[in-house]
Amino acid sequence: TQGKPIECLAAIAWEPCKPLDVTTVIVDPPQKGEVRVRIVATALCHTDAYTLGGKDPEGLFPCILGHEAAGVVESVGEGVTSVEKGDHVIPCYMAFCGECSMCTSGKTNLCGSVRAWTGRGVMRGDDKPRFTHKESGKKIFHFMGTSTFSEYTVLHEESVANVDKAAPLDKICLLGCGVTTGIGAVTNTAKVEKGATAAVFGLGTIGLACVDALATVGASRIIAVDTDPGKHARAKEWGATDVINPKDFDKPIQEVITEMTNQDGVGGVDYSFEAIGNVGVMRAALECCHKGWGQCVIIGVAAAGQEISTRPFQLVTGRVWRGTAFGGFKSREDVPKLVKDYMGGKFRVDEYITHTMKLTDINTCFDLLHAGKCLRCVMIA
Ligand code: NAD
Ligand code: AHE
Ligand code: ZN
Repeated sequence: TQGKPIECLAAIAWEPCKPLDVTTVIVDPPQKGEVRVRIVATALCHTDAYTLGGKDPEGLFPCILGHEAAGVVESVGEGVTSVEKGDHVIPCYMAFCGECSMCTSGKTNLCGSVRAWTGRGVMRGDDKPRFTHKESGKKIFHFMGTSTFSEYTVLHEESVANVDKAAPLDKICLLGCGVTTGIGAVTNTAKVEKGATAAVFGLGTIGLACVDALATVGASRIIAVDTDPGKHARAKEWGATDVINPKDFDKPIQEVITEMTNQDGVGGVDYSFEAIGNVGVMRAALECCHKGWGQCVIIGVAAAGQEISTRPFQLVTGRVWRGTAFGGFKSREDVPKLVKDYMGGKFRVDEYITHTMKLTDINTCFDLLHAGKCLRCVMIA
């Protein structure tokens, strides 16, 4: 037997730019290859705000947002072997099946198993969502294959990482997206080496995780950039060698950084990271890279219709633009290892949590994020 539908609280996004409605939903039992999870803790990432803001070309409404969380398996559907009831798990918006052409390529952490369905807000088995709004009977779409702004959610088995039960769920939820992404952008995507120079644009959770990883790797120069001076102190404390505000200069920030790093008449950093989602800053991040070898890693998610541009000469002369999703980590394989590393104190996690609240306070979390007043708000479901 696969259990019964569960009635619980969830935050429904009925339409873009409207506050979420915390209301009762019915969560269907997991079908073949699916897992139903009781969400214990879920954080708010800027990507949830981006989709709620109507900027995501894949955004579907009504939906249940949320993708940075941790919980406990409540029940599993037929054929599920990698987790069982009671296991502690981290939902992974980046699935990992280990069998598809992308998983076996050795070239990417992207997985093709369930992505088409998660993009359409439904489950693979029957092309339908597992959420129903109790009062209206309306079906509610899933988001990123995770929908963690709910006391219970249903995921594809490919999207569930089984983690150490000793780890605190209210902290390791951050490994479901933000912290993992920043660390991986530095260590997997850019593979920054000791002594390298770097610039990080945007000092929210993702940018700070880049700073933290750069300091651990032993980067010789870490130039941290944010227009909000309130974000500067933490970056400095965590190892940034220089913290700058583009508003303090009357020339483009790429020129400022190139001058700051000038050696023998040529300036620029070995690596740069854009953790904002602003296409103008993405250009600056490329153009502050060193001629001949500088690599710019795009992490930020830009709004529908936005495009990046630069003079092709920037690329002809050896600068490289690349991107990263989930920091290049293969979710179901790597997230359990990251949890162990967290337990071993290898990187910061707890320090990003500026607020802890209840799921019913979710709209306050969005307000804090928009006002730049938080890093991560963790909601205990
Ligand atoms: P955040 O809102 O906490 O941080 C963004 C920071 O950028 C803020 O400190 C803000 O002051 C700063 N900023 C804004 N405009 C700026 C400008 N013009 N110049 C300099 N600084 C500026 O967001 P976050 O949760 O850290 O997410 C950052 C970005 O990363 C978002 O676009 C998010 O969607 C994206 N993201 C991508 C991935 C991925 O896998 N690629 C994963 C997680 C998040
Ligand atoms: N759906 C959007 C793009 C959103 C996007 O780029 N998402 C990032 C993760 S952000 C996490 O906070 C990502 O890794 N995407 C890879 C994927 O497969 O979704 C659009 O533009 O359509
Ligand atoms: Zn995220």
